[in-house]
Amino acid sequence: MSRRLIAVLVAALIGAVSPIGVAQEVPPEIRYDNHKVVRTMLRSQADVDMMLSISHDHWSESVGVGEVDFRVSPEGLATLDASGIPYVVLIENVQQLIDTERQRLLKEGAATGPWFADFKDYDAVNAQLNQLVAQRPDLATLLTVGTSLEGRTIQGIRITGPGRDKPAVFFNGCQHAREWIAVMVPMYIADRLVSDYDTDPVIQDLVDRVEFIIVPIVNPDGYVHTWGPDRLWRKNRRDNGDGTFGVDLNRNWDFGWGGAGSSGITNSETYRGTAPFSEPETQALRDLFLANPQIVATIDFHSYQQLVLSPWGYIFDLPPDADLYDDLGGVMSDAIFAVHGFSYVHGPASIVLYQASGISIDWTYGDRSIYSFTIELRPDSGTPGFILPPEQIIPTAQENLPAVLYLAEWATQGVQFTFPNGLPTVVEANTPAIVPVDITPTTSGPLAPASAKLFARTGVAAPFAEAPLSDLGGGSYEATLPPTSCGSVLEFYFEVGSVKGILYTSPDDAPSAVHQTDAFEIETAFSDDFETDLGWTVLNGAGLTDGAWDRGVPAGGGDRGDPPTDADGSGSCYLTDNVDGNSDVDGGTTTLTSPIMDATGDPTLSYSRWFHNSFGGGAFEDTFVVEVSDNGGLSWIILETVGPSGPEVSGGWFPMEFALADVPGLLLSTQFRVRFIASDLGAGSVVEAGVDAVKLFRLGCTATCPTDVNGDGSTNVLDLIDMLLCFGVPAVPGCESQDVNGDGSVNVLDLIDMLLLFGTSCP
Ligand code: 0X9
Ligand code: ZN
Repeated sequence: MSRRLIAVLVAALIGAVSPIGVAQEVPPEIRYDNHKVVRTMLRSQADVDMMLSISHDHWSESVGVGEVDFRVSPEGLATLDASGIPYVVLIENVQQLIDTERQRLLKEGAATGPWFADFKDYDAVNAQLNQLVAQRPDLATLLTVGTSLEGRTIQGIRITGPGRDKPAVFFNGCQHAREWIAVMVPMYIADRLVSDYDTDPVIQDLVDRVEFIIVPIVNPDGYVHTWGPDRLWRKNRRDNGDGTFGVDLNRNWDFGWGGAGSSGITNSETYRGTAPFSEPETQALRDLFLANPQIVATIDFHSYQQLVLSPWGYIFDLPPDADLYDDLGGVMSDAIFAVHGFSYVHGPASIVLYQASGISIDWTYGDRSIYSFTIELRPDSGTPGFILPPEQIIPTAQENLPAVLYLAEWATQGVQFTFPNGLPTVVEANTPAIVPVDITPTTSGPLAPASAKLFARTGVAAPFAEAPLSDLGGGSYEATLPPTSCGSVLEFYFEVGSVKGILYTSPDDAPSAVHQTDAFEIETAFSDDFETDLGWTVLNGAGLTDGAWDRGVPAGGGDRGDPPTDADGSGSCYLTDNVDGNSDVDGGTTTLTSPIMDATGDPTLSYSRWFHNSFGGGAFEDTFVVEVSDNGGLSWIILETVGPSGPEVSGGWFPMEFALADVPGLLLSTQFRVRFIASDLGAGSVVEAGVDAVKLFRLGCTATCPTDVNGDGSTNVLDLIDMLLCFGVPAVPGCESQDVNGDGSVNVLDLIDMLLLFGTSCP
């Protein structure tokens, strides 16, 4: 480790000399001997109040009734014991963790080994930024963001390929000093962007197109303080003039400043300061955003608890872009999960975590219209909290990289097309199909709504026919896919122009790439939007105390993990205990079983499901199971199991589709049933489930005219051209319908079929 650190530690231990030579007294070392981190079970508001009087350092993010982790001093522990509040000890002796970490960092080798093998102090971080610039001066330049209260440089790095006037993304760490992993993750991102530029085409493309601005330590004074006298320091080092130090930088921003979840008391860990932007560190960041209006997205890294948080923090209301944030956050948390299987829950900060006012992402989003996230990194709990083992630095950084790259890619694409109902893979033959399309400008500037169009065709030779999208206002549109003959493939894409006249499409590279859907006659064997009772039954397991399946219009408002609305827009769905407030499954199993359906033929089962088990203690312990039966319910086969951890366990309606012929062991019988099983087993937790839009249907074409491959009503020269273009290439998308005899390739047999019927019209 650096001689600087040794000096700081020695200075701290003797409690005398200043670490950086500025006229600042080093406070004596703060020790946490025999302080424990305990997980308390707070049963009432009185318990919450009691606990807050015992300790003001809660280590789990949200404080309320339920399980909350606190650091408690030995005296605090005595009070806790006397209070009768149940608890378990997570960390026996906080100081021991700190000492072990210090001894490790003092060892020669911590500083000389691979850079990401262990945590790095302020000087080592700045040296590494310089090193990255030296490595690739063509890509990276240093950026001095400002100066901290104690006179330290807030150092950043700008990374981008050749060219200018690009959209930018901004990532920072360490508003909170003790959250060391939040320094290493932005450093790792910078390192990958620079070091992998030549070898990773995805990174090269992005770095060429986007400017990355990365500031790993926005609170240098606090950070240095945690490497010196107080490992658990959180705020900056403002002398509040009353014997207390520090302003919480993440309560000092001017959007909702002064509101709930911030404190006016100077020694509070969430002290907001005397005024918005009262601190030089937040001023410097504000000025950076003002000077760089090309910034379109940002992530503020913190630790810990593994969360992907979006605005708002200061109020419980949902922001204007709530749906967008939900989609984005979902993709980011899935991208994180895909790397090492670690779950990061996503959602609005105030709802998932707690209300906090004056936070950076509320200002960057609310004041600057920048897509903004807070990511809380590893670990997921108070063991070991802020003192993460160094072996976790690289995996934590690795899993966050794809989420970061995704956000950068998404936010800088110009225009975002999103499809609230998804894009259909099958449409009803000969019937127009409505597709909702949301179009959001990101870097394009304002759009010209009248320029939003659908282009569609059947067959690969026909020109695309264009039709305007109907403008519903607020960036929402509807496309009407044209009627398509049974068995044909419809190819389509969307286009919109900015007021500057630049055209954007979905897919990006249309028309060489297109969206596709098959047209079939859809024979519905069963369809239930749960507006009426079609004969479902609810059976509860022994021990279930609350949360049985209920049918109705969701009453809870979605604030406790329950669905705020149904999935298909009809109004009602099935959900676990449809009441406002505490409505989750408790203590057992509740099973919702369908009436008997006819599943003969080759049917598809579809439904939308909702599952949430990521709140509370005992989170990620329970599953949502869907089973099917071919004998009226005598025996069951598991169709899918959602959870206990992984994606799709933090709410959200997910439309599912299963071809029943592909379900191992299931006979396609007239005695088909499906059932949905939600349970809360083991430790108590918040389990919410929902089901909607259950359908069983078969696809086919009764009156077919297979040689009219483009579906224009007759077998003519256009069909012939289509077929010749597809000759011999059955797998090419768009060529499926040219295989008129269905033998798997477009060949001379298909041509003969066509010539025999040439010139005839189709009904
Ligand atoms: O409280 C904070 O500033 C952040 N959590 S931390 O434990 N790292 O300090 C969370 C900020 C996110 N916003 C809200 N929860 N409202
Ligand atoms: Zn933090």
